Amino acid sequence: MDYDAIVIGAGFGGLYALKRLRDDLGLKTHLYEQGQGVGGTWYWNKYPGAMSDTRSHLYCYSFDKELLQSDNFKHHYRLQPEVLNYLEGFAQRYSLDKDISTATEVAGAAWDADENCWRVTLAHGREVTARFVVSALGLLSSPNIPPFDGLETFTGEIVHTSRWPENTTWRDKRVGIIGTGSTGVQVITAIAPDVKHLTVLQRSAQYSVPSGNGRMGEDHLRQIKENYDEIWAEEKTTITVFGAKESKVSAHDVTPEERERIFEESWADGGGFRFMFGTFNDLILDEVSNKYAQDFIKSKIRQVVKDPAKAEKLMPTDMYAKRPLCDAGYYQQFNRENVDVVDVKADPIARLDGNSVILESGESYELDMLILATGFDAGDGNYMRLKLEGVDGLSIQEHWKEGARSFLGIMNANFPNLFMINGPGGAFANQPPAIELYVDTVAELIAEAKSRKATAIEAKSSSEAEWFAICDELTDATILPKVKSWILGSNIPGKPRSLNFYMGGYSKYKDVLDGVRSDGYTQFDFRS
Ligand code: FAD
Ligand code: NA7
Repeated sequence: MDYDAIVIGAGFGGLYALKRLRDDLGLKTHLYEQGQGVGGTWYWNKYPGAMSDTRSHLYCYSFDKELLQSDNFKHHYRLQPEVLNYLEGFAQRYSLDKDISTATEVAGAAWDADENCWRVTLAHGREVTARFVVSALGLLSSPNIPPFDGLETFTGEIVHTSRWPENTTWRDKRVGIIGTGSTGVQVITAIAPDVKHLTVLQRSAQYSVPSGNGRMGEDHLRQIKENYDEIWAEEKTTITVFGAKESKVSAHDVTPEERERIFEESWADGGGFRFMFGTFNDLILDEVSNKYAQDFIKSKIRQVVKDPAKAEKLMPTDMYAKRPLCDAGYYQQFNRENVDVVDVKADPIARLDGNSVILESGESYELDMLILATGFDAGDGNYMRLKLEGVDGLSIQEHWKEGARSFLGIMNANFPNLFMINGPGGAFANQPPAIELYVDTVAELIAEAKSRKATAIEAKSSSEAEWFAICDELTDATILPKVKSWILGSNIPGKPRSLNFYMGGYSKYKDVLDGVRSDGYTQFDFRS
C-alpha cells in the first residue's frame, strides 16, 4: 500500500487532518489538492471585499495555544489575504508542505474489499492506494455557474467570484453582477466606488446588517490573548461559536419598544450572526418573530437608500432565513449615481449576447465585465464530480440520489474507511472549531480501529438513517426550508433536498460525539 492515509483538499479541514494523522497517529499520510496552493476557500475566493464574518479571534484553529498567541490579526474580521496567510503559515509551521501535492486533482476512488483499502485515481491517471481516505473537499467549494444561454460566447470579461483572476481590474469599467448573496454583497460594496457603472442583476433582495468591522485596538487584542482559554471554553458551549452571544429571550417576550431597542443595539454593534442569534432566540424558529426582524431591516433599507424606486427593488420579499449577511455599507452603494439595481426575478435573464446581458423583456445591458457571484453547489457538489465507488461498486451518486446524507457529517454506510470533513449533516457552526471536532473524531476512530486490530471501519446504515432523521426533524422545526438557499441545496435547480447541517449546532453536536464515544462506537462496524 502506498500510504496509510490520503487526504483530499488543503483547506482548514485537510491541513489539520494531515497534521493529526501524520504527527499524532504516526500514519504515512499524503494530501492532494487541485489548486496551485493551500488555503482552500481562502486560496480560491480572492474577489474584492472577500472576508470571513466570524470574529477574527474565532476564525482559526483553537487547539494551538502558541499559534493563538502569535496570531496578530488587525480587524474584527479577517480579510481574505489574512486568512490565506494564516493557513499558509499553519502549513509551514507544521512542515505540512512536504506531504502535499498541489495542482493534483483526485478524479475518483474505489474500495478494494480484498485488501481493505482505497484505490485513489488522480486526474492525470496515476493510481495510489491507502487504507484510509479523508475527503476534505469543502462545503462551499464547487462553483455554481448557471447555464445562461450565450455564456460560452460572451465577449466581455466574465468571472466567477471563487475563481477570481489575480490581475484583473474593475476600475472604470461597465460592470454587471449576478448574485446578491454574501459574496455579491461584499463585492458590490468593495467595487462600487471605482467602477464606471455597476448594474446589479438581483434575483432575490437580501437582508444584510452592518458588519461593524474595523481595526481592532491593541488593548482589545491583548485582552483576547490573555483570556483565550476562557473565551474558547465559553464559545464552545454555544450553538454557532460565531462570537455572537446567543439570546435566551423570545422576540414575543418583550415590548415593541424593547424589541426595537435590542435590534437597534445589534445593528449598531454589527455582525450577521449576532443579529440573527444574539437579538432573540427564535428568529429562525417562529415566523412572527422573524417578521419583526424583517420589518426592522426593511425600515433600515428605506432609511439608507434615498431613491425610493431603488429602495423598493432592494426590499426583500422572502423571510429572513438564509445564512445571515453583514456588510461594510452595502445599501449605501445604491445612493451612487453609477450603481443601478435591476430586478431579474420580475424580468429574468434570457441570454448573454456579445458583451450584453439580455432580459426576457428585451432590455439589455452592455458590459465590459460580468461578475458571477452565483454561489456554490454546496455540500455534495465536489463529491458529485468524483467517481467514488464503495462496497460492491456503489457510487456516491447512487447512494445520495435522494439527497446527500451521512452519519455525523463524517461517514457513509457502504464507504468504509472514507471519512468526510464537513460532510452533509455536520454541525451548523463556525467552521474552524467544527472542523477540529470532525478531524479529531476521525483520528479517534482510526485509533479505535487500530486498537481493535480492525482494518476497516464503517458507519452502520441504521446510524446514518437515524442521524438524518434527527437532522430532518431539527431543520423542519426551523423556517429555513421556507426559503431557497444553499443550506438545503435548494439554490441549485433540480437538486434533491440535501441537508448540509445538523441544526443543533456545535455544543449539542459535541455532546453527540461524547455519547458515541461513551457508547463504545456501537454505531460503527469494525472488520479485520
Ligand atoms: P475548503 O476550504 O473549501 O477546501 C476544500 C479544498 O478541497 C479546496 O481547496 C478544493 O480545491 C479541494 N478539492 C475539492 N475537490 C478536490 C479534488 N477532487 N481533488 C483535489 N482537491 C480537491 N465559514 C465560517 O465558519 N465563517 C466564515 O466567516 C466564513 N466565510 C466564508 C466566506 C466565503 C467567501 C466562503 C466561500 C466560505 C466561507 N466560510 C465561512 C466557509 C468556509 O468554506 C469554511 O470556513 C472553511 O474554510 C472550509 O474549509 P474546508 O477545508 O472544509 O474546505
Ligand atoms: P449564495 O448565497 O448562494 O448567493 C448566490 C446569489 O446568486 C443569490 O443572490 C442568487 O439568487 C444568485 N443567483 C444564483 N443563480 C442565479 C441565476 N440563475 N440568476 C440570477 N441570480 C442567480 O452564494 P454566495 O457565494 O453569495 O454565498 C455562499 C456562502 O459563502 C455564504 O453563505 C457564506 O457562507 C460564504 P437567489 O437568492 O437564489 O434568488
